[in-house]
Amino acid sequence: MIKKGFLIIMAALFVVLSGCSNNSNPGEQTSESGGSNPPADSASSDSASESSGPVNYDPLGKYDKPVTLTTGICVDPSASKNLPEGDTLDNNVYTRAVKKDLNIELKSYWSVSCTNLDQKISLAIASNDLPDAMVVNRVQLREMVEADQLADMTEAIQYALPMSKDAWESSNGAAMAAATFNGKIMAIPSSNHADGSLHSLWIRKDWLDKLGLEVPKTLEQLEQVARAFVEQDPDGNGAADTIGIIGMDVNDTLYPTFLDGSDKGLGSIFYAFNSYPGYWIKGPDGKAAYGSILPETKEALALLRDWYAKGLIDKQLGVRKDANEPIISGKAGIFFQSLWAVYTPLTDAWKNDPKANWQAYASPLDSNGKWNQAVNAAANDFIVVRKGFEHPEAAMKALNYRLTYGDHYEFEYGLDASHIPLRIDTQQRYQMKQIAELIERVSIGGEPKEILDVPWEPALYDQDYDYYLNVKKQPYDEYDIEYWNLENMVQMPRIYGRIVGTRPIRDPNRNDVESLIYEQTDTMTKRWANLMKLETETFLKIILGAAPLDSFDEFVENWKRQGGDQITNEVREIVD
Ligand SMILES: [Ca+2]
Repeated sequence: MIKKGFLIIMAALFVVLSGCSNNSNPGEQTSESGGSNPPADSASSDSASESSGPVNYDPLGKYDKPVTLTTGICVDPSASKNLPEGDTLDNNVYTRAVKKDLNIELKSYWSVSCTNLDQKISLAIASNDLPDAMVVNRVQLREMVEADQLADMTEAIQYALPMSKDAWESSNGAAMAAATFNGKIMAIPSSNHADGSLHSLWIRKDWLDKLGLEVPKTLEQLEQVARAFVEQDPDGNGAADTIGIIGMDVNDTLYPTFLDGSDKGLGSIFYAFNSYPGYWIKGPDGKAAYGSILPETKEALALLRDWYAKGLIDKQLGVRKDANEPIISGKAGIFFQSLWAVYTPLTDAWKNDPKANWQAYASPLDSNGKWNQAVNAAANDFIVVRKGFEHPEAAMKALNYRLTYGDHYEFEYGLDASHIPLRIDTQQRYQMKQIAELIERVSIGGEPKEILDVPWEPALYDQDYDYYLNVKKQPYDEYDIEYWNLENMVQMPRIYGRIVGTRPIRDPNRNDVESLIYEQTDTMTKRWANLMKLETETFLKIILGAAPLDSFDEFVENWKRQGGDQITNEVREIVD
């Protein structure tokens, strides 16, 4: 569910972006105008990588002689039908540009629909019949390293764009570490930002103000506020019809896991106990352990059970059809979600009530004052090159080209993204935090607009600051809803997310907790679905009061016996 929402947001973002990003000047354009200059100013450094002098690691350097790079790729078959007549997966506006600018001939070794990709990659690995390059996940990467199927990418990485190198460093090396085996870099890792995976406290500040309450920071304060939201008629209609805390609906999960995100849920309550259900963390003995079976998780469940019994949490927890509905209709005061809440549900909530003062905070804190959050992996996807391929750096250059010009071909030429091979992201790990700080340095600090001109987010300079001036009322350092212009509900949520949505992300108490692994072990592939079902059902029953709190202990024993212990050993083999 979260992935789907995220894709929709990204699609919307790119549509907006496409109208204003003029910073690319790729090959097809110049060839149309009859020009002979390649876009990358590589005329003087064309052959650097093949000369005998010191190597110039030009990210977009053109080969003297053609290099053929075959890829395994998943495509959207319906999108292939939209190609201009005569164009194919191997011969289209993008592949021609790459040939012209880099002298790389991109050819598909195989292509499958994206639903069949994992299976196809597994077959390719098992039969050792591999394309020159493809994108794999962590499990597949490990398998290929163990089978000695991969080219050493340590030198090829030198050709990365400065933007990508910065992105990898932004996770303190975690992204590159995920691609490194015995000191050798065996893949080009993605870099994914953590900021969008944090579950902030979103709260009706107008309700707080009306009832004379402060923003809750501790679990005790959160309980008091939730109780007031339920009992003191914050919406002023004279009826006892408001919900304190919204949790998850029937399509969502109670918390994110090392395999999947959650949209809302109540993960942040667990984290305030230093409990990380669904994540693999260091246990009390320093060894890898599964967070869901540790005593802190039982403590958190006890509190949630108590709050549910007191009517502070949505009565329809886990069975409600759509958790957004009470938020949109103005009947709920608290939920936990990422900054993307500004799109769904808050855009509709504001259309319904432009005075609904939804604000985001880093809360609740643990007993040490830390705002703990379980975050996503620094790297999820990896470009691998088969052992024996003569030009591993060609895969790096192809990625560089995609990162530099891919959007241009998608939006100016309508080429479906799936037709561009070797797609991974290299985002700054704390990208949203940096964006917010840059915008405020200009708007509040008075620094020149030019500091917004960063290569990893062109929209910031080209578009977002103009949006900001359209939607933010003065004074710029006041963030309540009355200081926002809600006339343009495309621009306003985007900027509200970047400023108010990132307030928790910038909080000094923020403490990111990563899972020790973000992949399935062998036994997990057989047992995990059942174990997860056991966990989900047990925890929900405990919270709803349908099972005693001590059924947690029985769950732990069952979990261990039904494959959990074996899985824990497998995880320890990987990470300890
Ligand atoms: Ca009411």
